[in-house]
Amino acid sequence: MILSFRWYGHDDPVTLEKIRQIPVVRGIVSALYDVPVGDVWPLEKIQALKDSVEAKGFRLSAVESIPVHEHIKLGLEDCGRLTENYCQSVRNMGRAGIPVLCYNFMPVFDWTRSSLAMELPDGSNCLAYADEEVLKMDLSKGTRGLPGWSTGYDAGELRRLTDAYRELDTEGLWTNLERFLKKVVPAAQEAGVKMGIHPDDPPWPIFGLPRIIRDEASIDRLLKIADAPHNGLSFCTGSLGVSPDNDIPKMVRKYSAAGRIHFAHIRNVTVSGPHGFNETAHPTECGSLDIAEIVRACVETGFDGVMRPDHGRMIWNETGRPGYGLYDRALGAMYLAGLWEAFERDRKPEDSRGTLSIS
Ligand code: DNO
Repeated sequence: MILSFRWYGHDDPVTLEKIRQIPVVRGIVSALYDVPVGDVWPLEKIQALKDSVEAKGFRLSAVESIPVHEHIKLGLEDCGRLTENYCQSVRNMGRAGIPVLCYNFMPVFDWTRSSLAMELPDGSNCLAYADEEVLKMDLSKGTRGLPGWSTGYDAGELRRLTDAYRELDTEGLWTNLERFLKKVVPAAQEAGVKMGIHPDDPPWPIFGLPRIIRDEASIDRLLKIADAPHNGLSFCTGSLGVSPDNDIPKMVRKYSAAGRIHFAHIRNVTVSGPHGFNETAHPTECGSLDIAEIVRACVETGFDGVMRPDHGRMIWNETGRPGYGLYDRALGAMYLAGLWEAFERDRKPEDSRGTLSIS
């Protein structure tokens, strides 16, 4: 297992120097933020990113993410060319020796929340979601200014996209995902890059748009599209874990044992009702998910991919990118490393120092 931390590049106030002082974190997860969506990621730029990470003593353990162009998800005319560009980016990642790629297939927007700073009883704040508030959001002016959207759309663009997705519907989106994977997985296999799809966050349709990677049945379907190790998962406990029907430790055990989890995002959440939740600190006792059982499942199935603490709260007056401050994610990393060491020692008591298989 390579314990990793997400870094948003040279503009990130959470610098590599700071991350380096968190014990046991060996990997950095990052991306190129200046390549327009749909263009090929140039090898030199990937290599330069890798060099700057390695210069601080880390490995670039995963790319999170190469965004999938909306025209690919919608299956529009130019999706063939855009998919070929995507394949080329994956080949370039492989040439640079980066082993894991996280991506998602969510229409229009990535993760969505109704609040980016809900106050918790201890004075910290966190990201939260309440369906009734999300459904009240006014999309008629586009997405700019709304919480959680990574891409800003003006009103006209947003209207065109949402109309097209509503017409496409769930099965249409599956067809387009299948077409995409049939091209990209062979390229990834050849390049030595393991693809890991990120589940929809939250895992239910929003604004009448299809969201398809939500539970065990949909993950089984996804994995069968290309039944190969390079078609795998970025298993996000917090995204899937807000649906009480998803038994997260059981799912981790199943997909990790099958060698299909390449990247684990570990986050705890408190489920507050149907389609309602807030994020919490990582420990089991802080939320609805049994994080210890999840890590035990990883250890016992020999998980050897990339793991990172996911969203943290804002604590100790830190301000910054919602979910991606330093302090609470660092606490999360230490908690994960502690669990890992303990479970590993249980498994191999003969190894008295418990040589952490964190590489
Ligand atoms: C949220 C992240 C997601 C993730 C993408 C992967 O904090 O987990 O934005 O990076 O969905 O493509």
